[in-house]
Amino acid sequence: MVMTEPVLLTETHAGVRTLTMNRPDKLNAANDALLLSLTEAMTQADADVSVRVIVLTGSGRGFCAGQDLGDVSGRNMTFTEHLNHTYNPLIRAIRGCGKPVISAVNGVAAGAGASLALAGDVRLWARSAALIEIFSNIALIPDSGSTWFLPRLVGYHRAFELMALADKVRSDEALRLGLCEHVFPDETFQQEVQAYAEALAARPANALKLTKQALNAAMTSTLDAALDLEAELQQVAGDHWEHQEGVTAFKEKRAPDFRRG
Ligand code: T3D
Repeated sequence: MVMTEPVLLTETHAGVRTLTMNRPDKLNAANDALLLSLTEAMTQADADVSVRVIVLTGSGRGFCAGQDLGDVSGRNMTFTEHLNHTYNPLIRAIRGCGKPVISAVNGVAAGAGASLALAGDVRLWARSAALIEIFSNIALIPDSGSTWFLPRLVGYHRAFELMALADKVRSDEALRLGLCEHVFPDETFQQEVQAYAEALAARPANALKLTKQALNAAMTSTLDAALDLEAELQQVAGDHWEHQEGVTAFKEKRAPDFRRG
């Protein structure tokens, strides 16, 4: 009997759920099985109280090379149907998740893989990682959120150039452009990501969930609307035990314990 490797690996340690795209021979190019399992895994992790932070990464030398181009011919869906069935629910699951999602970009992120690299709340890159808005090489347009994420990070003109020329953005430039928060050596990347994720997992989960909600709403709202939402969500945060714990810990001159709830 031939055993097939799962397209997605799932592991949980110290409140950190790591989802690893696992098609290393194709630089984790995404087929439907991978995309649908990722969306389901993201939703499950969101609902699981033992999970405080989610890490999305790839196995082998790639992060994700975008749509598996070997999987397209013979597909009985239009592009629009396919995006609405696979990539768009995944991007919505990441951005709508109540927990921090870290895009841990271990290698090349191309096409929709670049969108996944940008979609996380935190983007950690290995030194050898690179991002390519590669869609125009095959005369497609950037999708899976790239047209939304990238201009907000680098401005319209730089985004257009990166998309039109499909230039490779290496980690030093990505850091300079604000496409990632930190770059770690390849050799210690996994450990650095886990340490970062555990530090995030020790932060107040309810407050981070509300912060994510407010920030996501603010990306498309007015200052007036943002002020209103802040006032509303601050009440929710202030009524939560975490707030009491933070204030008590400050007064008692000790570190707060936000993991006890
Ligand atoms: O369908 C829809 O609903 C629309 C949605 C579209 C979303 C998209 O993502 S469109 C963009 C699709 N992705 C690409 O066009 C990227 C294609 N890949 C590349 O251009 C290169 O592989 C990279 C620049 C990403 C990396 O280059 P390199 O030299 O480091 O690696 P390589 O040798 O090209 O790739 C290694 C293997 O992975 C190779 O297989 P082989 O020859 O060793 O058997 C290659 O064919 C395979 N691979 C890489 N990317 C894909 C892929 N196989 C299928 N699909 C891929 N996207």
